[in-house]
Amino acid sequence: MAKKKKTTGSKPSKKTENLAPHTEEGTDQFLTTNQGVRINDNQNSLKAGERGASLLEDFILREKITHFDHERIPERIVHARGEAAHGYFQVYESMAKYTKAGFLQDPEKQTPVFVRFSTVAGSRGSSDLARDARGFAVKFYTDEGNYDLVGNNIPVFFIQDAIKFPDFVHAVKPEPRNEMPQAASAHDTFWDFISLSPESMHMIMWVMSDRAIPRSLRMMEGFGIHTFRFINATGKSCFVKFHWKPLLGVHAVAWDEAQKISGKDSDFHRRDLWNAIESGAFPEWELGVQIVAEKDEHKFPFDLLDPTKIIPEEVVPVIRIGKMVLNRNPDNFFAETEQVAFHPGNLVPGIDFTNDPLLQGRLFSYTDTQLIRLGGPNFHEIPINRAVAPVHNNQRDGFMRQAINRAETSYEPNTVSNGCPFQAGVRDGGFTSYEEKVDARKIRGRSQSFFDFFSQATLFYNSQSEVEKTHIVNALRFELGKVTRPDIRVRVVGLLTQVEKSLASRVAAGLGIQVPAKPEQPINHIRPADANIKDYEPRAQKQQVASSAALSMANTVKNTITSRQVAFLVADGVSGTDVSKMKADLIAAGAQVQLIAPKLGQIKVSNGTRLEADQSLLIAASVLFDAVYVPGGAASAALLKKEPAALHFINEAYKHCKAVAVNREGIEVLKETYLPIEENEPGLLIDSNSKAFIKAIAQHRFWEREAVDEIPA
Ligand code: HDD
Repeated sequence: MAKKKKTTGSKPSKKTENLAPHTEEGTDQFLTTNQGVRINDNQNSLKAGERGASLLEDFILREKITHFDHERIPERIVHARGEAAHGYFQVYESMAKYTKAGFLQDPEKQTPVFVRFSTVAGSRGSSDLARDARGFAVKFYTDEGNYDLVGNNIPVFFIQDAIKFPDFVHAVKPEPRNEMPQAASAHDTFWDFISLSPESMHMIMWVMSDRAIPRSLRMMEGFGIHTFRFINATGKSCFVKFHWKPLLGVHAVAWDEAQKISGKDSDFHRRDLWNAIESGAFPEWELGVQIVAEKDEHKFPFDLLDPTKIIPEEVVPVIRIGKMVLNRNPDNFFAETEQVAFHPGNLVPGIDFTNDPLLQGRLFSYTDTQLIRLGGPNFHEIPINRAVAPVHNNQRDGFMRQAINRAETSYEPNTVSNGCPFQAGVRDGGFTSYEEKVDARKIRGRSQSFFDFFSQATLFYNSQSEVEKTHIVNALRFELGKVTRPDIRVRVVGLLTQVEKSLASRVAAGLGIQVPAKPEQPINHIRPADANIKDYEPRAQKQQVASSAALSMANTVKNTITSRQVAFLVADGVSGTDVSKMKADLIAAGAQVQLIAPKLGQIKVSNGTRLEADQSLLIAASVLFDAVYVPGGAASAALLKKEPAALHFINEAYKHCKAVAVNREGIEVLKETYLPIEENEPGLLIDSNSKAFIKAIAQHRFWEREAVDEIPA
């Protein structure tokens, strides 16, 4: 009950309108026990005298400590580290031609979504900036039931069959003897497994690329990975691959930066998502689909059921069919983000599975894992998991049951409840599975159409810009450099020769080893005990395209600075005009500005006014910003050029290829750095206007600098 009710009128606030059932406001309330008894003293336990022993009868103490003792639930075995947001999805025009899914029919309709992003390997408290794939799981609360699209930011996977998933996860997780390293694939067991699993080579190209170190969760693509089916109202089916295209483009940080961010702010992605939504810069993605007619299933030089393959966008274009906007942060991390339970098996009429063996295994795993993680079969009743569609069935009881089922029956068929709940015919929205023809022998095996391990790894590598290729080489040198067993390194380099010879030789050179003349084919490790070795040999297939522009981040959107973070380095005597003009222009273009000064508190401005510093140089780090500006003001410049932290800030931002701008006396600070103060230096703006700075920030990075500039930062 409210202590003293503050009312601002009879209408609930907008926020309250959105609240799920069971939401507790937590304001203006008396403290109570879980039984609702008001608590008089929350500071002292009940004792036999002031200095006496505590009494067992203290139900307030016991309840509080007991609940606390049980606060933790098992973290997710994979994707433990994550963050989420609410929003909505809206289709652009009806997709009735392909699917009868209700949420894909009406352009007027907004379907609520809850989206959880995650890293895969690390524990719940690990750094956001690990080199890793990112989970991209979307729960659509549709009128026909919940639909989950549980994907990643990479369109392929490491393995082709779910039976290998526990092996893969055991290999990438910290090593069993000493639980090291946390949230990192750079260790022996991971690369041992990879070196024996040639099917992983395409995915390895992606995770060694900068896709695995995104600048922001808001700036990464998402993929459903598997081929799914759409089914329309006439029962006609086609194949579909799902894509999420971020409207801010696809951008990444530098590897050196990623490692530093992990120390400076290991919540970097979580904070960025939270702050963007709080500030009204709502993250947006378009949902794209690649549609393949049923008759074209076998037209590709790879198998549509193989989750280590993409359909190049040049071969089947991505049609953008709708938009997702994330516009509300969760109210409570545990209740929503931690307890949300995704499942690729949560389907709605109009969408169905294919026989991708990785997907088929997933269909078992997700419910099974929720049973242990969330403690019983009623996790669908937790508010964040509840369908908005009505739920009626004869399932009953179990741990933590919330529903109070009033019916006199819990079986079917029945007459006692007039036969209720009834089966729904197709016209009433009843789900029916696609009637795929199946006529086969029961075998444990893999189709030979899955045995082209390298062609698409080559396609990916060849589609990268020179800078991106170098980043892949360096990532492989880093990861394999951390491997302690030389034979593992040699085996991986052997696999790389089959992707691209120059890649293998560059990696080998960095590791100080020779490219093996005859790379080992790890067939013996991937074939069943009695299988014919010939059946397991890789079979290269010529791909329809030699390179694909969509695979390179170099070709992404570079026309916006929405939500970009810009650091202004300022000290006493800074030019007020420079600060206010540049700040106003950047904010008008959608960016956010922080004033960084030698210390916190007020800064004296040249015109006699004062400004409040947002952060001190002790706290701020260049790796947490997208660009740096040093305004004019002789006194400010004189102070900053004597501040090693300010000089380091600029050197480091430049090393990480970010836009740097200075005006007037700001150049004096630059002269003390390692930056080349030359005209036409890309992304270095001396006495330019804000328009040029905005254009430079929108470029995201000037990667070409890496090749020429040696900045010791
Ligand atoms: Fe998985 C979680 C994505 C293969 C078993 N997976 C999980 C999450 C994502 C994915 C995004 C986190 C969901 C959340 O935010 O709560 N998983 C994928 C993708 C895969 C994939 C894109 C391949 C294409 N997964 C996969 C296989 C298996 C699992 C083959 C098991 C056979 N995945 C799980 C799991 C998790 C999970 C153990 C851990 C926590 C959870 O389910 O809820 O069941």
